Parts: sequence; C-alpha cells; structure tokens
Amino acid sequence: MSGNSYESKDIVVLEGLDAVRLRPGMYIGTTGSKGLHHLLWEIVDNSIDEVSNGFGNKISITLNTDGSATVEDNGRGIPVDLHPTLKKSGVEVVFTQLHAGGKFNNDNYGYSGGLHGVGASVTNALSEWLKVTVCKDGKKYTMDFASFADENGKIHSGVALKPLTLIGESNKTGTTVTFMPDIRVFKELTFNYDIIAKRARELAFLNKGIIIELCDKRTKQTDTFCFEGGLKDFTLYLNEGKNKLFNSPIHLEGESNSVKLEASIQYTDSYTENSFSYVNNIPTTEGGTHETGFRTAWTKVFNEYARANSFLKEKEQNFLGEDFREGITVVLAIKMRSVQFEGQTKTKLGNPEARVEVEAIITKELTKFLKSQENEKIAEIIINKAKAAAKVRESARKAKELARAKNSVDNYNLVGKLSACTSRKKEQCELFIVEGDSAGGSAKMGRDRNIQAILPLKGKPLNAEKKRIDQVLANEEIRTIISALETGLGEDFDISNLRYHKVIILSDADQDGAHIRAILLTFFFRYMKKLITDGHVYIGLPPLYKVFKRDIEEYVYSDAELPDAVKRVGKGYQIQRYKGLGEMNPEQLWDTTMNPNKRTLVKVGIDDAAEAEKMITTLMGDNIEARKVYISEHANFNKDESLFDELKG
Ligand code: TTJ
Repeated sequence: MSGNSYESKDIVVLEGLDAVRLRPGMYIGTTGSKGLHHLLWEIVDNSIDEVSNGFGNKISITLNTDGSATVEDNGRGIPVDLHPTLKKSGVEVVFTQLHAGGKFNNDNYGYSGGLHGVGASVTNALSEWLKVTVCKDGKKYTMDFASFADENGKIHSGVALKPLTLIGESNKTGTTVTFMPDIRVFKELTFNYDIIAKRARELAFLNKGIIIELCDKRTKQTDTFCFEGGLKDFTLYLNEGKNKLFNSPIHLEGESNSVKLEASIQYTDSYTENSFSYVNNIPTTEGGTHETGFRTAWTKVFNEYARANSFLKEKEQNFLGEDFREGITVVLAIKMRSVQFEGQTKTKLGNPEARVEVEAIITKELTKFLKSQENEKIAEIIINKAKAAAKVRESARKAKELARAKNSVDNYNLVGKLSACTSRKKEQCELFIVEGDSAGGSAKMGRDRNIQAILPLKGKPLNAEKKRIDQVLANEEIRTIISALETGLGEDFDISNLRYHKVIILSDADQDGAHIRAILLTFFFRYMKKLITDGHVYIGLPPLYKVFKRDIEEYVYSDAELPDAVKRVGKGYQIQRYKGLGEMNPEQLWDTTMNPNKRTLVKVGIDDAAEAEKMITTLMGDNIEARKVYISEHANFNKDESLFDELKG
C-alpha cells in the first residue's frame, strides 16, 4: 500500500500498565463508584473461575478498615513457576501483563472466564499497592506491587517490588489478594457493602454450591451466600412474595458446540415477563441472541405440545410468544467463548451462534421434559395461562382500536393538561410530571418554557402492578403520560419518538409522594422499560427546609445537612419546613428544583434489574406479608441506591 500507511516509528508503545492509568475509563468505564467496584470484580472473577471449575469451594471478600479490600480463595493457587518465554513467575505475569487476566491459556478451564473483564493487572495498575499470597505444594509465597511517582512526577503503575518470594510452609492451597485503590485515580474510594453483597449473592446463585463470605471490618457486617439449588434457588428468590402456579421451577440444561446452558423457569399469576439472562456470569440486561433463541424454542415447543394434546383445536390459531410469557420468570445462564456484547450499555449478547444453539438445546431439553408423564400437570398449567393471556390480548386489541377511534377527541382533552415547551429539539426538552395541581401551577409559571414542559397529575395514577394492560391503558393519568411522551407503549413503543429526553418525576417528600413515584416507576418499568434503561427517567429533589433570617436564605435538601445550614445562617435563624411542593412559589420552585444549573436530579437506572424487579413486585404487589417484611428490612426504601444513581445537572 502507498505513502500514508503507518510506519513502526509512528506507533507509540505505552508501557503496559501505565497505559491503564493514563486512560482508566477505557479499562474500567469510570473512576467513580462503578469503576472502584470494578477493581474488586476483576479480582473476584479469577477466584470464581477457579472455584466454579471445581478447584476449591470458598471465596471470601473482606473490606478492610484502611480502605483496602481482600479476596481469598481455596483454589489451587496462581502458578508460581517461571513462565517459559516471559521468564517471570506466573504471579508476576498475572498482575503485570495486560489481558493476561489470570489465565495463561484457555486449556486450564473448560470455559474460562476472563472472557469479560480485563484482568487482575488492571486492578494492580490502578492500586496504590497490591499484595498477593499463594499457598501451593506445601509452600507459601508472597509478592508485593506498588504504584509510585519518580523524581519527574511520572507515575509508574503496578511495579513488582521484588520477585515472588518463598516465605514459609503451608498445608493449605489458595490465593489471597489485598489491594488499595489509588487515591490519585478514583473520585470515590469507599466500597459499598450493599453493592458488593448484591453481586456476591448473584454470583452464588449462578455458581451453585460455592460459598461466598463477605466481611466488612469497618462496620462488622457479614454475610455468607451459598445456594445448593443454584438457578432454581435464584428463581424462587425472584418469585418470593408472588403466587406461584407450580412449586418447583422447571430446570433445563444442555451443552452444544459452543454453548453451555442452564435455565430455570417458573410461572406466577402475574401478567408480565420477568426474565434475567447471563453470559459467563455477566448480566445481559438488554437481552440478545441467547434470549431470542430461548423464546423461539419455548413458543414453538409449547405450541406443538398444545396441538398434539388437543389444547388447540384444528381451526384455532397458534399462541403467540407473548402468550407464553405472561407471568413467566426465567433465569437463563449460558457460558461461551468469544462473547460479543452490543447495545447502548454493552449488555446485549450479539453472537449469532448463541441464538441457534440455545434454540436447539431448549427445544431438545424442553421436549424431553414434556414427554415425561409426571410433568403433564405443569404443561397444562402453562398452556391454560397462555390461553388466558391470548384472550386478554384479543380484548386489549379491541380496546386499543376503540381508543384509536376516539383519539381525536381524547387527545384534545389530554393535551389540554400538558403545558408544552417551545423547543422542538427533543434532546434538550424536559417533561416534569408534577404531583398536584397547585405545584403544577407553580412549575408552569416558574419554568424555562423553552425546554421545560409541565404535566400536573391530579389523583394518584393507578397501581400498574395490579392491572392488566387494557386496564392500565384505560387510566386517564397514565394515558396523559403516554400521549405526552409520544412513544406509544408495549410492542408499539418506539424510543426514537420520545418527545422529551428527560422525564422528571417531581413529587412531595412524603409517603404519598413516594407512592406516586413508585407507581410511575413501576409503570415505566413494565411498559416502557427502555425509557429507564436508556437513562431518560429522573427524580427531582425538592428542598425539605428553608433556613433564613432577614437577608440570608439557604435551602436544605436532607435532614443531615440541616445543622450545618443553621450554623451558616447563624443567630436569629428561622426554619421553614416544606411539607409539599405546593408550598413553594414559582420562583422558589425554579430556584431550588427546576433550574438545570442548580438542581439535583437522581437518575433512575436498573443496574441491578433483578433487585429492582423484586423491589417493585414486593412494594406494589398484593402479597401484604411480604411487603411488610420488605419495608421493615429496607426502612429507607425511598432512597434505595440500587434504583437511583445520583447525578447533578
Ligand atoms: C491457573 O491454572 C493453574 C492452577 O491455577 C490456576 C489459577 O490461576 N488459579 C487461581 C487464580 N485461583 N485463584 C486465582 C486468583 C485469585 C485471586 C484472589 C486473584 C487472582 C488474580 C487470581
């Protein structure tokens, strides 16, 4: 090729780990809380690989008082012998070679992890120091790494302080790693127990029988997760508090060319699908080819069964896939090599072979399951559930048609409530859904009418969890929202039509406000999930107090901030407590809650979709006992961090 091709002198070679420190975002996404926890997961992944392949059975994670974290397993221990070409110990290679990922080659494990993740060396590169201890073959070894600045201020990352050292004898085997996240890299340095516990529980579900111990030395909190039932226990956990249509989840597993699969399925009397899928232990929140393969097989096999056993008469149409998905809870976990992730958040499996192979495995294993006499009852329950769903689908279609016919009249009424904004640039437009007419009035007057639209909600919109789609559609408050967003819903939902790229829920800081918020989130979660997964939904935070005297005033957004504010305002202060948004005049509402330059918004995410789903079901469903338990265990559920990522602006 000609003149403008690269020459080797043009290629800048970065010294291994220093490249990681230069662009941490490329390796761990962020240097906030997410990235911090990523460091831990990179290490834990290695232990999970070892233990899930049958070497050892226990992993412990310890959060130390000095801010470091320790991960220990009782596997075989990282190799200590010299790597033939690199002339370094296995331990040194694992922690200093980018992408070595703790595995030298994939022959060691059937389906080696490290298919995700970027390897333990990234954790080392972004740590102030890291210490490894390996017990193996009767001996105990240790090695230390550190990141330090030279006389020119250049930071050298993850440097081995000396070679792997034999320090004694041991009759155990295993690996222990302790690392201190580097303050020069991270904006957030505090490990969050709840985040770690949730992921640890998930990993324990996904890898049956392994023991994961958690110990927080800072707070003395501990947990041990171990599930002998694996995915079956996961399914039962997800369905806690729901009415199950049969007791024991269906368990399917199989293996083909490139896919190893396990699935657990149970039905409840709810009306929505509750599916969670994983590839190599990584949640695939956006789904992908493996889910598609599962659904195709599930629908096809059940339709064939329904025909063969006269549940469907000759002239009756096949059930649709969605009919078999009402009330289904599925956990699908596959393992495969060379994973390709796609989608907005890179959580969607793209590999085409996964679709074909998952479909084949499910077809074979489900057919086998249905052949067995003892499963006849379960098959009948599922088909009857699909029958009911098909009936509702038909009536919903009619209801929708009716709604469409009335559309011209209705839209006039609905649009009447909405104070639209002038800008047509959807990306900059914001829709405030405001609790109550009086707050709605203030918001209308205080807003930036160029980019902010206001939709006041009069009553409480209905509880979306309890209703079927045709009832949800019939509710006036909900229809107002649907028509304001311009996306349609359910199968018709099209995110590209979204009229406002920020949808901001503004409700009072009391129980009623929390309930309205929960109802709206439930509705979005069930019928416009992409609105949440694409990050369009926010919660506005109004102030709780105003602290003031003659010419000074300060707004306070939480009880914790109140004493400081009082101190700042000083002698002679007064406190006004805001019981509702309605008590603020337009200018105050703008200043404290709506002004994009000053306000605080909480972005609603479903990072942990399983947990969010469970919380919503429990809070909104009809099992009152479970709800009581959940609320007492999570007394501050309004601030549940799994649902909300804080975000300014
Ligand atoms: C690799 O193949 C030979 C036997 O040992 C295998 C191995 O590396 N096992 C292993 C690694 N067990 N545990 C680890 C490990 C544990 C922690 C906490 C951190 C890292 C990077 C690896």
